[in-house]
Amino acid sequence: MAFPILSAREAAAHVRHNDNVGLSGFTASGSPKVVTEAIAQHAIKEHEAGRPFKINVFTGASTNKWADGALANANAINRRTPYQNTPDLRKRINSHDAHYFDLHLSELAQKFRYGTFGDLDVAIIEVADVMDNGEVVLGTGVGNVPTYVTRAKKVILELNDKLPKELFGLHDIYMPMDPPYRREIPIYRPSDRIGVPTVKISPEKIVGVVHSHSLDGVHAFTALDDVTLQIGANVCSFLVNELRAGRIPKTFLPLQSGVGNVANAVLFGIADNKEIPPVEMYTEVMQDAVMDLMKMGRCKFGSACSLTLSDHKEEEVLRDLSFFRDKIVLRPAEISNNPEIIRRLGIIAMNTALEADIFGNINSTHVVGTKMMNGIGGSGDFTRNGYLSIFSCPSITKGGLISNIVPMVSHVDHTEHSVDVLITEQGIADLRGKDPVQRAETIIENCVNPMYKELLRDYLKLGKGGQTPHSLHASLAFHTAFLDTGDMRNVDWAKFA
Ligand code: 0RQ
Repeated sequence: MAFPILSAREAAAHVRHNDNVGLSGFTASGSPKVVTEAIAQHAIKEHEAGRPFKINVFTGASTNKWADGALANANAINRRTPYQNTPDLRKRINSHDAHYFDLHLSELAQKFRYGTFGDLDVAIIEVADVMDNGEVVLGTGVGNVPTYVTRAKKVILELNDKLPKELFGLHDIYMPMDPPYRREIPIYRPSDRIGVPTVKISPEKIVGVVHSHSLDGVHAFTALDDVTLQIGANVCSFLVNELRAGRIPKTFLPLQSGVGNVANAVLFGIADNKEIPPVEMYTEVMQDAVMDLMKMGRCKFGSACSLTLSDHKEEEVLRDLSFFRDKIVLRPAEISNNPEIIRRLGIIAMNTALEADIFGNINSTHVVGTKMMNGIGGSGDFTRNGYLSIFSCPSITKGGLISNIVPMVSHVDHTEHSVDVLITEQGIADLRGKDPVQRAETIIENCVNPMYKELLRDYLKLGKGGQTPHSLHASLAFHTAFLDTGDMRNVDWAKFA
C-alpha cells in the first residue's frame, strides 16, 4: 500500500473548524463509516474546552448514523446540503444550529465545479479497493465523488473490508465538460456505459487510508400495510391502462422510483403484473425490491447512483456479484439524475408527496409548511423532466387528523406544471390536459379521503372566481385548524364565507 494507514482519529485530525468537507456515497450507501464519527468526537472535546468546531458538509444525498447522525448529535455541522434524513440532523436544521440549503441532487457537483461553494478542504471517500497510483473502486454509492476528489485539497480514504474488490466494473464514472464546452451526455439506453470503472485521485492528495468494517446499515423495510399496497396497485393499474391505450410504448419505458414503502409496493405490483414486460430502471436509488425483481427476471437492467439495500440484501448481492454484474451500473448523481438523459430516455417518474393541493401542486419537504423533513432529493430532477410524472401519498395521515390533500400546499416543491398524475389509496387523478377547476374536481372525487371530500368541495365554492379559484383567506385554513386544534376537520368555512 502506497499510502499511510491511519486510525480514524489520526485521519480526523486533518479536518479543522470551518472546513468544507465532501463525503462519498448516496443515501447510507457508500457513505463514510468511521472518520466522520471521529470528527464528531473531536468536536465534542473542542466544545467542552470552550472552542468552536463546526464543519460544512457536502454529500451526495442522505448519509448514515455515523456521518450526519454523529456530526449532528455533536452539533458539529455548520452548513449542509443536499438531502438528509437522520432525526438528529433534522432537529439541528429546524432549530438553525445547522444551516441547511436544499438543492436538486443533479446540481450539486456542477455547482462545485462552477465555484459556487469554494473548494473542499477535505474529501472523505469510502472505497472497496485502492491502487498505488490513486485509482479507487467505490462502494455501493457514487454520489458526487468524481467532482469532490478533484476539488479537494486532501483526500482521506475509508477502505471497507466488507466490500469485495469484485465491485470493480459496476461503476461508470463520467464527468461532463462544463459550459460553454458541454456536449450531449451520450446515454441512449439505461445500460449504456460512457465512462471508466474507477475514480482517479491524484496520489499526492491522499493523506491516508483508514480501515472500516461495516455494511451500509440500512434497515429492512417494514411489512407493507393495506394503504401502501393499494397505492401500489393503483399506480400499476394506471401504468397498465397507459400501456393498453398506447400512450406508453409496448416495450415500456425506464422507471424511476423514490425511496420508501410505496416505491417497494409499486415495484412488487409491477412484478406481479404480466401485462407489463420486464422493466428497466433509470433511477437514483435501487432498493431491495429491484434486486428481487432482477432475480425473478422482471427487471432487466438498473442504472442508479446507489444500491440502497438492507444489510441482509447487501450481503446477498455482494456475494452474488457474478449474477448482478451485467444488470447494474452505478453512476455519479449528476448523471443518474441528469435532466437531459431523463427527458431523452422518457423516464416514468414516481415520487412521494407529503401533501398535494387540489390544483396539483406538491409539497415533498415541509411538515405543515415550516419544518424541514428530508429535502427535495432527486424528485425534482425526475418530476420536471419525466415522460410521465406520478406523485402518490396516502389520502390521510395520523388516523385522519391530517388530510394529505389540502386546499393549498403549505410549501411548494413541484408545481402543477410538472405533475401529471396524483394517486392515493382512494384512486387515480389524471391531471393531464385539465384546467385548475377540472383538476380540483378530479382530485377531490378520485383521491381525497371520504372524511374530507365535502370539506374540499365546499372550499371550492368559497372562491370568488379567477382561473384558480382560491379563497386566499381560507386557503391555509386546514393547516391552521390542525395547528390550533390538532385536527384539520375542525376547519370552519363559515368564518370565510
Ligand atoms: O411522521 O414519522 O411522525 O409518523 O411525515 O411520512 O408516510 O412515513 O412518508 O417515509 O414515505 O416519506 C415525502 C418525506 C415521504 C419522502 C417523503 C408525516 C408522517 C410521518 C413521514 P412520523 P411517511 P415516507 C428519491 C426521491 C422527497 C425526496 C424524494 C421524501 C412522516 O418521500 O423525503 O422524493 N421525498 N426523493 O405522519 C404533516 C402531512 C404529512 C405528515 C406525512 N401532510 N403533514 N405530517 N406526514 N404527511 C430519494 C432520493 O432523493 C435519494
